[in-house]
This record gives sequence, C-alpha cells and structure tokens, in this order.
Amino acid sequence: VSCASSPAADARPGDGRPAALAPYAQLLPAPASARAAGPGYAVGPGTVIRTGPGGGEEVRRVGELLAEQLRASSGLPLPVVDGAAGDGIRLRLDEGAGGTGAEGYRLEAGPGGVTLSARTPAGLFHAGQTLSQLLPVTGPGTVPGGEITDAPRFAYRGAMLDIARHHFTAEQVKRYVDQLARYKVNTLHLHLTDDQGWRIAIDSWPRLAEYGGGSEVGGGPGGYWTKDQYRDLVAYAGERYVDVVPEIDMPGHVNAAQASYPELNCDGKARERYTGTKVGFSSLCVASERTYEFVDDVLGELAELTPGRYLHIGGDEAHSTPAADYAAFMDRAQRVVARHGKTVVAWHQLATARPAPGAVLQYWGHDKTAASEKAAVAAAAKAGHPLVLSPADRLYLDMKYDAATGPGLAWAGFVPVRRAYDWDPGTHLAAAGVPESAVLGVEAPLWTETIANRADLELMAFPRVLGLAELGWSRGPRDWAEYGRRVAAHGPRLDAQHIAYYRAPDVPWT
Ligand code: TNX
Repeated sequence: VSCASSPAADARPGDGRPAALAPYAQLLPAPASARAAGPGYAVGPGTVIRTGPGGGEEVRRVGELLAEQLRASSGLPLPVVDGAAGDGIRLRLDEGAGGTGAEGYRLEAGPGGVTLSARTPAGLFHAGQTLSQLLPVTGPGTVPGGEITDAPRFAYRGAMLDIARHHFTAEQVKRYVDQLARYKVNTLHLHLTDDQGWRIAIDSWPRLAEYGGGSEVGGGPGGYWTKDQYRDLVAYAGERYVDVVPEIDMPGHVNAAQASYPELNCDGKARERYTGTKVGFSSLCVASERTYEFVDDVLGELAELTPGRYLHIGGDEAHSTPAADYAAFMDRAQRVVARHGKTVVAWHQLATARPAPGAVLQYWGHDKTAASEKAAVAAAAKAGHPLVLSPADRLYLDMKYDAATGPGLAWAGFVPVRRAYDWDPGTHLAAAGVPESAVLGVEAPLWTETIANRADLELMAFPRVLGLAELGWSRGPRDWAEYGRRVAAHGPRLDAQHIAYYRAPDVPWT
C-alpha cells in the first residue's frame, strides 16, 4: 500500500485553520494505492464520457449514471458516446485489470483524459465514484494527474434501515442508497417487519400490510410498500451495485403479523396493534402447522422479489420463545429459505441453535456481551459460518453520538465518530477465536424507534456511516487524526447534497 498522502495543496501556514487536503489524499474510502503525478485532465465543455465499443449495455448504463452525477455537480453537458478512442473520460471493461477482483478498478489520469478500467461493471461504477471525489464539489475542474489501483477489503459492506418501527417511503430510501453508493457501500439490509408494523405487501396474506402496516411507534399512521414499489427500489439499488437483503424477523418481533391474523397466535386470538418500544414479547406459534404455511408463503413471495442471494430471517430477542422451540422453528425456517433458493442471514442468536450450512450470522454484540455468547459465535465461525459484524457499541447508528444528541438510544453507550471508526473488523472477535477469514464484512444498522424522518435519519447516519464504508473497503492503516481530516474534507460534499449530518465535535470541520 503506497498511498501518497500528497502534501496539502493550498496550505496557508499560520492562518490557524487545518490545511486543505490534496484530492488524492481526500478519497473516502481510502484507496489501496494512489499516486499523484504529472499534469491532470481538465473536465470542460468538450468532455465526453466514452463507454465502448464492446462495453455493452451495462457499461453504457454505468456511464449514463456517472454522467448524470457529474452533470449535476459540474453543470457541464458531458454526453455519453460509444467508441473508446479519443480524449475524455473512458470506461473500459478489462479482464486484465490486474488484481482488482470483482469490485476493484484502476484509474489513470493525465492530460488526454481519465481512464477507468475494471473487470466488472460494478468496478467501473466504484471507479466513477472515486473520480467524482477527485473533482470539485461544484463547477468544472481538473482531475489531478495520477493513478489509483483499488479493491475492497471485505465483500459485504452494508447498511441496515428499520422501516418497521417508523415507516419510510421508497423515495426516502432511494436517497439513502444514493448516498451510500457514493462511498462504495454495496448492501442495503431492509428490516421490513417488527412488532410495530409490517411494511411489505404479501399477496397470499394481504392483511399483513393492509392492517399490520397501519401502525408505527408513537401512534402514527405507518404505511407499507406495494410489491411494485419494492421492486422499483431493488432495481434502483441494483443499478448502483447495492444489493438489497430483505428481513422478515421471526419467531419474535411479530406482533404486527399476529394483530393481522388470529391464526398466528396459539390461542387463536388476534393481538392489538402495538406502538410502544418494548422488545421480546411476541412469538409465532411454533407448534402450529399454519405457522409454517405462513413462513413458506411469505418467504416464497419475498424470494421471488429478491435478485440477491440472501434472505434475512431475524431470529433476535426471541425472549418469549422457549429455547427448544426457537431451535426447532429456526430449523424449519432455514429449510424454507433453502427451498426458495436463497442463503440464510440471521442475527447471531442463531448460533445458539443450529445454523444451517452456509448460513451467515450477523453479530450485534458489544463490549459487555457475555463471553459465552461470543464463544457460540466463534464456534459457528470456525464451523464455516461467515460473519457480518455490526457491533452495537461501534456500528449501531441509532446510538446517540453523545449526551447532546436529540434522537437515538444509549443502551450500548454513546458512539462518537471516532469510536465508530477506530476499531478493526479483522481482529474484533479474535480474542473469542474468530479469524479474519470468517469475516464476510461489516454492516451499520439504523433502528428507528426514535427516528421518524429524513433529517433524523441523516443526522444519525452521517458522518458515522462513512466510517463503516471505510472499514469495509480500506485495509488501513487506520489513523484517526488523518481520517478525521478526510471526513472534514467531505463536509462540503455532504452540504452540496443537503445531507443533515451531525457536525460532530471530534471532527475538525472547516
Ligand atoms: C436491539 S439488535 C434490537 C432491535 C432494537 C435495537 C435498538 C437487534 C438484533 N435487535 O430490536 O431496535 O436493539 O437499538
């Protein structure tokens, strides 16, 4: 790794403000290697984006999206043309883009243009995001001469949004996807159901959404997504190389379903809808065959809507399900997922039951999590279960930053920007016996008991989710002071997108 943290471009010694970072030293996430050298390429009124020949439709689409993004910031026309030869911004699929893997890329900038090359369209998309960070926040500008070779540390770089505790629209979620994709996050986990609301239409059980969707924390109207709205969001995310992982939380967190259908309760009586914030009080009726018809119908319809490989089946905080029932239920639910051709993801409590071969566990423990619980997770990891790390005291975006944060919870402690960033996913559970090779990646969940609108979502997510992006993509070395300066350098980019981020006191904003 030879990141030329080029010296400050326009440092003005003695004016008391931190020196501005040169463009290659501002990139977030930091690339595997970057070298500034020689004259750059001026992006101007004559600049074209070249996507061929031979790139195919998908590369053309990546070029169109990049053009749209750069038009918005630069005000330039930036037409997209076929034909690889000539000056401009060139997108090239290149089997030989050495060592960059499924998502990596190369970027070379000189006076004749900028060449982005990658083995896959996803790599080209990520290269485009890097390019946009090398240009000014607004207006035309020059891409400084140099080259980058880049590839991610982890395959899974995720953010989760809980649209069950409070309903968020697909349009609001698209905006979050846009922001995440700029920082090379490639997975959006949607927590679609919980005690307080059921947010996705299921044709074979229509009351789930129609009745069970009509509530949320605090007594608001709730809401749900039609299948078309959901499909549209999945396609939108997919074009930005963000995979959607849908979650139906079971066998607990099911009050909204049990309010919609009496037959989902062992006593055959429908529950009241719930608008509080307690957890662990509901459980599907494990002994009833009707329960498994429900599971099969719901997961079948969801699998049909899901191009990605994963279905998340929850499995957390099933405090009202006896341990033996929990294990029996999870056995059957996992078989249903496999029957529909998908791979299970579940919260790490599944480690205390019988995770099916290939099942991915999402670890959400924290510094005070019992050693026995960590040991169960480590045993599953050693048995071959990939882990997604979401330590609550590092990556829970619903934890308050500090005592001054309005929304949010604090059961895992405060999580300032530094704490969210300054840890290593590769060694986080090493003491419990988890090797780095078991870590599939990282995810930052945003639970929404206390978050009901876009401004609060953005306040809690930004800038901490940039730390998630960097931990997932970059190998380090991590240096908090250096990282803090990069976050500060991105303040104007967040401003330009009107993101209501927290001006956290531990970041040296300018
Ligand atoms: C724990 S983390 C939960 C959620 C809550 C969250 C609040 C997990 C798997 N379950 O039900 O929303 O804490 O921080």
